[in-house]
Amino acid sequence: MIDQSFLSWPFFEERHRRFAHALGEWADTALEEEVDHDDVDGSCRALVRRLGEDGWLKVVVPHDYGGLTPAFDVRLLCLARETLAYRDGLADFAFAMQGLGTGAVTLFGSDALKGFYLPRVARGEAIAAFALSEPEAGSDVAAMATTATPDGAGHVRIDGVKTWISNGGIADHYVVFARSGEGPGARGLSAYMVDADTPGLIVEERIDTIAPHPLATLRFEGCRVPLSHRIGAPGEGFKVAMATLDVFRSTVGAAALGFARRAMDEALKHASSRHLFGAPLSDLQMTQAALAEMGTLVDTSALAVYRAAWTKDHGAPRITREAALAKLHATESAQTVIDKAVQIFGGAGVRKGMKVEELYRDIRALRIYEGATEVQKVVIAREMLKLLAAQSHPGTASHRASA
Ligand code: COS
Repeated sequence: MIDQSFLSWPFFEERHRRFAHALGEWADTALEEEVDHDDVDGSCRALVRRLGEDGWLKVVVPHDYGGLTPAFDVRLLCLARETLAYRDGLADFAFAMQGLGTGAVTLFGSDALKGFYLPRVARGEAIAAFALSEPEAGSDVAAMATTATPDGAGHVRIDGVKTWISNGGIADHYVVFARSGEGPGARGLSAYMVDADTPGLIVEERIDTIAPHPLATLRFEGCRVPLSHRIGAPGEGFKVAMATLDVFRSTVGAAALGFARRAMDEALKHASSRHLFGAPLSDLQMTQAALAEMGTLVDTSALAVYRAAWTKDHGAPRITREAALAKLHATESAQTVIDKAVQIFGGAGVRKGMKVEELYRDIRALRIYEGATEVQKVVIAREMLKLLAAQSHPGTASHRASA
């Protein structure tokens, strides 16, 4: 039985507890019917449809466009990801991408874009994706080379390559970031909503990984997009991307937390039922030490994740440091927790088909995507230094939101 005592922490309201319990109950039966790890495209399509039909995707869009709450409730997003990841990585992925793939529209889109795209995503009728990374611009977003060039009245032409694009190949639309030239580096990017069937958008290569999910490299060749599909002001694309990541980075921590909690539960059950040297494995102090370290990492990750979510939900305009810290700590901790769980299982832990073996593969990408651990360290240190500078020179603007 999963320990949900964290739900009584002051970060949560009754509606959060009800949501987490109801989603857990739903997932216990629904996911088995929809997930087939040998058919990730089919499973993701089925999962999005079912999540939408049964109302769970209402938390990824605002109330006015078919959602549950007036604006993002980051605690609900995190609880959803933790709950789904505890049961299945692909289910978490399908849910998360609907949010990340439309987050920029929710935060910065015109009423027309919101009205057209968000309700379909919330109903599970359209699959969303976020196209930021490039072969030469992953962590260094400002080095992006894809261009958006004016092309006749009211259009831009997008040219370039995007890679590591989740849902690439099955998405109905992509939020695409490109260099529009208003200024150098981070100051000259814009974001656009691009429909998957737009001529010039080519799915160049599907990418297989250790924990397979729909993933692709996209090529844009003279892909004409109406200016009405720009998300946010011209040249503000970097801020659109960073603000979207501010919301979704803590949810990556929540997914890692779900994986870690599941690994810990599997290890606990195994350690108390497996006997060696005439006693349960859990009688050995070395096993107890491992379990204690796992429990500590799981709880501190939960504190970091839900602190970030609570801070955003309580009106902080930016949670750059809190979100980076939550993602960094929860993903790195989950890797450690899952590795310890595999060790407790011994040989059985690396056997294909074992849950801990699946988790061992599932966790790895989370330390890389949506800002690698090293990027999170840069972000956290910069925010700390900005705060110090603002305190040393009062009157200088600090970007950091106070909790
Ligand atoms: N919210 C809003 N605006 C933000 C922001 C945020 N979270 N973070 C930065 N900005 C703004 C800054 O305020 C700055 O604006 P001004 O020029 O008006 O001051 C502008 O954006 C540029 O910021 P910065 O100078 O920090 O840009 P850098 O190129 O140095 O950013 C990092 C470097 C590493 C922080 C950034 O590129 C990053 O987060 N990279 C990781 C990206 C990522 O997650 N990739 C994975 C792809 S998604 S799967």
